[in-house]
Amino acid sequence: MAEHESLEFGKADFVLLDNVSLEEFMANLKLRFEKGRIYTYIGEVVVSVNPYRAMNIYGRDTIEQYKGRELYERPPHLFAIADAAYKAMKRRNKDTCIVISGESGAGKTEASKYIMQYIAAITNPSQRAEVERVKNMLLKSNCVLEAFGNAKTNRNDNSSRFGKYMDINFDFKGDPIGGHINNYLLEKSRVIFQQEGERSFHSFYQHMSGIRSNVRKRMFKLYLMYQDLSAFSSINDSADFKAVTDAMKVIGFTTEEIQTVYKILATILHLGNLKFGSDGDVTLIENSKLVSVLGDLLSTKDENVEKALLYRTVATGRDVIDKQHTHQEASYGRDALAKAIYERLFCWIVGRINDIIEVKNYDARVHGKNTVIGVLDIYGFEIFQNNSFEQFCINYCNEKLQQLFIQLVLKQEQEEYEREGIPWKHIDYFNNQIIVDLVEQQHKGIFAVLDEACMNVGKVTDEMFLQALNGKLAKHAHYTSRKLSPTDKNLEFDRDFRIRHYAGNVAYSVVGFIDKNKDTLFQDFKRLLYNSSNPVLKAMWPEGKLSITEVTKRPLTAATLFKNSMISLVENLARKEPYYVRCIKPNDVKSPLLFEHERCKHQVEYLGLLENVRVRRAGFANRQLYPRFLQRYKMISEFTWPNHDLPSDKEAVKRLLQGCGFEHDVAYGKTKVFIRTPRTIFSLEEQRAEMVKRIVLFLQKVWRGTL
Ligand code: AOV
Ligand code: MG
Repeated sequence: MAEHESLEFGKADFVLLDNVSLEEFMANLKLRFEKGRIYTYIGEVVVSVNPYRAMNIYGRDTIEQYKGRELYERPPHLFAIADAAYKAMKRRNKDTCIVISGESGAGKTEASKYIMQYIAAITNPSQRAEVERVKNMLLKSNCVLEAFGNAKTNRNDNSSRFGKYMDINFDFKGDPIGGHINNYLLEKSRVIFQQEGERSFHSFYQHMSGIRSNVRKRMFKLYLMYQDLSAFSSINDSADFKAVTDAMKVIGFTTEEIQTVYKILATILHLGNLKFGSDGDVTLIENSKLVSVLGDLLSTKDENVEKALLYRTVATGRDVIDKQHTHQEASYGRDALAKAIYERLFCWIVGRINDIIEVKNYDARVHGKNTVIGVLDIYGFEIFQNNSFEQFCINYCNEKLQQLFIQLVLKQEQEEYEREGIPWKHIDYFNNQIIVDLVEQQHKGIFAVLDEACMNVGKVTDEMFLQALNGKLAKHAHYTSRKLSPTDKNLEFDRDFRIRHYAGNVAYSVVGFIDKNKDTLFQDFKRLLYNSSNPVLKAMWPEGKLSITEVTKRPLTAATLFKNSMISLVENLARKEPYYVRCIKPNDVKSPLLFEHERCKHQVEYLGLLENVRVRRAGFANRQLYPRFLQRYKMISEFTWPNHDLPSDKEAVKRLLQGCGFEHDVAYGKTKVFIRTPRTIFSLEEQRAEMVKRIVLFLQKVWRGTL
């Protein structure tokens, strides 16, 4: 019996459960987890449980087992999904995408890396140098992006603090020839503040471990709140520092560029130490020696640095004057600068990688269509002690992806059954569109209310924003606040609102929403950086070219930018043939042994996995074009082996399946045969294997002349 069919490891596909109930689902999930079987299918969806230990299932030998195989031929694995996406792309010329979802720490980023490794391993059999180069770049880019975009949080030691969508382009031979990365909203507030137990982005600690002097290491205080680096055994900053620097070199960053990157990190750390004081009405920099350090790092005059930190240029009518910052404004400006420089650095790194990996010299007229596999790895749903604007955006992003899952998984099935003329009965599920609307709807969605508050000329506070929300959303089933639920002591009156997300309730504190949404950076800083004599830095700040009187347009708010980027992401994914990996986090203590039942059950519920099984079961687990089906199984029937004389392939398939007694488990569409349960496929596979063995024996006898 095939391993994936053995009951000892539970059911390899949830569709095979005797009863589709939450209890049975959970029992199977738990059994498989305990037996070290971290992957299970729901049809073509992979459910993955984070093992929190190194698994010996990603090596070369495993890759070989999955290469070119059909899903049901091998035990469930990410590689099988990657292969399915690859085959669809190669055989049917389809753009495909692999969408990986699940909450923070569930294993999305690790999965995305294994998928990329698999694709890299199975392509380019002829070892073309250019393709090898491209593959190497794609893999190396991960390492750099993780250094700058990931951080330790209280949920995950290597938490993605940005969303990543990577397209891999393939030529007509099915070999990678380039790629493109889209990045989504980096959680830049982390640069200036981290919750207890968390760290800033890995890059800062890597940079510090690269600095030899301990004195200098101790200097950086303010922006790195938790510096006891040794406390996190899962992270090795100095090894990572070398790996990242090497990766940048391999990708093709110049020495000058790499140096600028490190200068920018140092700039931010020094900015964190900058203190403002006042002398009467005048705001001063207390540790003014730092100004020349910053001037050096930014390749600009010290006095310009000082001026940008203490003044801003304002245009009043035709006059242009320098207005001095208050103490508070100066601190705000410093923090905004630190965040903006880091965000710009991150986007610049992504842009540089894109320049290098983009497809060059591809002529579609000569080589045919260039096709794409997209891999989406975003920040997962998260709930912290204190949830702010960033968590709100991250969780909204997860709502969008859940919505896409609902639409595509159901839509796809329904459409195919209709196309093939097979009857279909509707399965009920919770549709989270109502929460998506709550956030993004025009005029009355939370983003719209926030933008309106930010447009106001007068001083609008975060509390006023909360009041506006309470006014507009009082009746919404998924929104509440202390004003609306006075007895709810967990919500602060002037501070919190709560959303009932698909994945759970989250209370958000409105503190900082207005500022974070406006995302103001004084123009003076942009001009300062644009006027740097370091060309790499200068190129990051093109808008600094404009003088104060030329700047007129109000920039889009952070919320609007994010919303637009999410909408276009979803549109992009919806155009492709989707493959899903649904990740589950088994416990909150990173234990390889612990399967916290309630915790897992909750995820199974909100991910809609049970509904997924039901849809899949009401439907058909497997479908194949008639000629393809025959090609594979014709040897098991006397009517079809070696060739059939029936009027059509469809008739031949019918005859074959009748002969095997599977008539009750199949339906015949216009072009495809639909098989309800994978068990039938397994059985066909076994019969086929048996026949192949017999044929081989027979042929051996013929050769030996013993027949
Ligand atoms: P995430 O991407 O889903 O969270 P990760 O992929 O970073 O989560 O996984 C978190 C940690 O779990 C990793 O650092 C590994 O230690 C462990 N892990 C996950 N998958 C595997 C695996 N297949 N084998 C071994 N260990 C694994 V977030 O980015 O926070 O939403 O934002
Ligand atoms: Mg991640």
